[in-house]
Amino acid sequence: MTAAQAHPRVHAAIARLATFNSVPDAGGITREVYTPEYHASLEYVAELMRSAGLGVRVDAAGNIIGRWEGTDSAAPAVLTGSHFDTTLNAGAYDGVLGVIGGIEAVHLLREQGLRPRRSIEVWGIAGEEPRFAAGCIGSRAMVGQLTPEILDRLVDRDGVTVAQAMRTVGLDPARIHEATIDPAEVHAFVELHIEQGGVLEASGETIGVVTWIAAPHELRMILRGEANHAGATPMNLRHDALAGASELMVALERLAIGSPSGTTVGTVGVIRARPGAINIVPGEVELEVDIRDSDGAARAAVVDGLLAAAEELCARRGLGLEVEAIAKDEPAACSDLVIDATLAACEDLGRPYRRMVSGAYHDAMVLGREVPIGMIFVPSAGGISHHPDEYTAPHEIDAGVDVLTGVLARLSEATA
Ligand code: HGY
Ligand code: MN
Ligand code: MN
Repeated sequence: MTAAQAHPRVHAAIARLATFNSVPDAGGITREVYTPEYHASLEYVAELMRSAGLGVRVDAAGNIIGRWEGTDSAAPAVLTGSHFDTTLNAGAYDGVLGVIGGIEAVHLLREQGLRPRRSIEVWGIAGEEPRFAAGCIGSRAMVGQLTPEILDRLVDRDGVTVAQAMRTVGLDPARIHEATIDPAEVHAFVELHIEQGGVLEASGETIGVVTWIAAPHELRMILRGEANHAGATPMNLRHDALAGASELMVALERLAIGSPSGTTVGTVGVIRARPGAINIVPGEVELEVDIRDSDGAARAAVVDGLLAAAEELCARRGLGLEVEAIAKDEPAACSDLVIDATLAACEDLGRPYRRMVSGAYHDAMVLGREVPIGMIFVPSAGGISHHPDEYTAPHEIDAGVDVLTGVLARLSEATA
């Protein structure tokens, strides 16, 4: 394999994708799945895939797939890719690098005169970010986890269901089962992604070889008290749902910090207080809670601790409590098949690497239930992600693309 060389197509495509943005003046990028901006960006990704000689299709979930037929088209295929939807006011690299990098790897293999024995598919997976609170819509469809009933139940912050959003871009939620893949037709899935943390930058390695992917247990917790006059209601007569929620959030932080694994994280990223006027004691508060770990038992202990704390404080404060499940995924182990191919590619390229756990979840986490998976990380400057300042240097992107190309060459048994 040649040493890492600049890949101008990649950097141009990342910059162009960043322009598909629902909030161009907010400083960051918002391109949520099934929105007009996302749909326009999907057309651009299709164009990029076709320019790499890939046969393009879009499945019933809105996943876009570019396929390079191998010499043995009946052999289980090698899948790569990621997502190109974003969360709110986010950066330009999260997910995008895996889709663009996969397309570039196909260009590079072709330019090296190689042809895969196993077909290679580059996937742009729909809805990895949690517009509908549960993320990984496209990959959950791939593993057969979604039904039309679930698509009617999951809603975004404006109350729009997945099904309604799908219909706005011409997708039929009743056909979601058609997006299910046959694991027997998949040799492996490998995802190039930014680290979204600061481990690689601090350690000085360019490449992260992911061994485990931490998984979220996400809950919607609704505390119901009594809305009342902010001026005329004495403190001892209040059932203030937001004061209760504040106590609950501090309990979550204490439980996560105190978790014996040392890797549990807990976040309340969404809070809705109702009615929401300055002069009304909040009667109802809705929290969306995200608790993660690569250690399932440690995560479960924090979730149980939080539910117990919620029961106790609600009883003490005279609040009602309702808890809804949003998503509960299992930590995913990366397969030696992909890890070994990645180590070999790094050795070939003389790239320093480190094995590491992913604190972020990814489509690979979901697909790992059904097929062998692996992930290749490149550094995130300052460990920043899900933020306008998310950044990975061009030479680090090039290194990640070169390693991905080496991995795909190995897994697809490409030959001249
Ligand atoms: O939240 C996550 O871990 C992913 O970036 N959506
Ligand atoms: Mn993300
Ligand atoms: Mn991502």
